[in-house]
Amino acid sequence: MSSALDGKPAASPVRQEFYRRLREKNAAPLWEVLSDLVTPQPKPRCVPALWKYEDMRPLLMESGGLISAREAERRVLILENPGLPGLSQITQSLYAGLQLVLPGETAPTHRHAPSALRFVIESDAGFTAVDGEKTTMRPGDFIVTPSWTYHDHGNAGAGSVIWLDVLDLPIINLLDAGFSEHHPQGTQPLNGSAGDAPAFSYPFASSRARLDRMRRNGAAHPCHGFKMPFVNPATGAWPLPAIATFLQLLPQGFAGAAHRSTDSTVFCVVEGQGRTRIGETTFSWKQHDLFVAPSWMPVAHASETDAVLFSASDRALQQTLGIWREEAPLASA
Ligand code: 1HN
Repeated sequence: MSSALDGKPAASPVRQEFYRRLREKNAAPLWEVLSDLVTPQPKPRCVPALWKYEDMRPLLMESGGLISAREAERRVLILENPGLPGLSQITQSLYAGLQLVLPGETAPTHRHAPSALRFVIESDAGFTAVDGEKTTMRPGDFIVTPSWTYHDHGNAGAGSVIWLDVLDLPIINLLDAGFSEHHPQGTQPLNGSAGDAPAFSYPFASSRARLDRMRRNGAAHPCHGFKMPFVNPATGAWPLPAIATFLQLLPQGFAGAAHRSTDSTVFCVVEGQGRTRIGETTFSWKQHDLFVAPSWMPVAHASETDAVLFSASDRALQQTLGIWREEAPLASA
């Protein structure tokens, strides 16, 4: 027998009149909305989308002529999901953007409740400082800025420094738990000698070497190829409490089986070229392109060359809540 879980019960003048009186008392009938509130499976508003670096880089450079890092606080072009217009979100739970720091610039020290990660795209001599620890930014490095840690960025080189930012900002705002402030001294003091900060940085050289070891030592997963989760070495947990991050190698000619999971995922192409089918859409991608796969849509990766993808999703939070699901490969495939 069908119930309000399957769809709206029939309307009638008596029911409509009752609902009107409920509204006056700030109340509403659950049975009118239940089938939208509790769906048999995820119905994301987030849609598959691709940002080509060859489109985004010139726009980012154009922004560099329009506003300084200091005036902007952070000179970032938001990667906004076309299914979530005006919300500054790449998925329902994550914010993402491309940030530019020009030679000689610094972005002021601040801290905020949302946690952030940087995945470095271009950098000769970019740096970021987190809680007084200065870290050099090199292409492919993954750097975390935990909640409420002071952070600033700079560029001591001659070339542009560009990276992907991902923040759990929509989650913090969902919870109405956002705070932010500048550092009282404008720029935070650094602890001791400037070097790398292992607590906050996952250098590309070591994560890339790890993928090569996985490839030598085992078979590719039918969906994911060789996929490595980033893990905080001190705790064994995800590097950030809400955001899970990965690096994966798709060997040349890889034709991955379709899979799906409840964590909508942001991908950044680190090396190589290939194609990813997400639901009904197929994106061709190459180095530095970015794309997003919504929750529970079938995803299938294929590579033309050896390819490396960085990815970030809200899997860490979903696992904490005990709700994360994956089908890899799809049960129906
Ligand atoms: C932020 O603080 C940074 O520190 C980047 O680089 C992007 C997007 C929204 C809110 C704060 C950064 C941000 C951000």
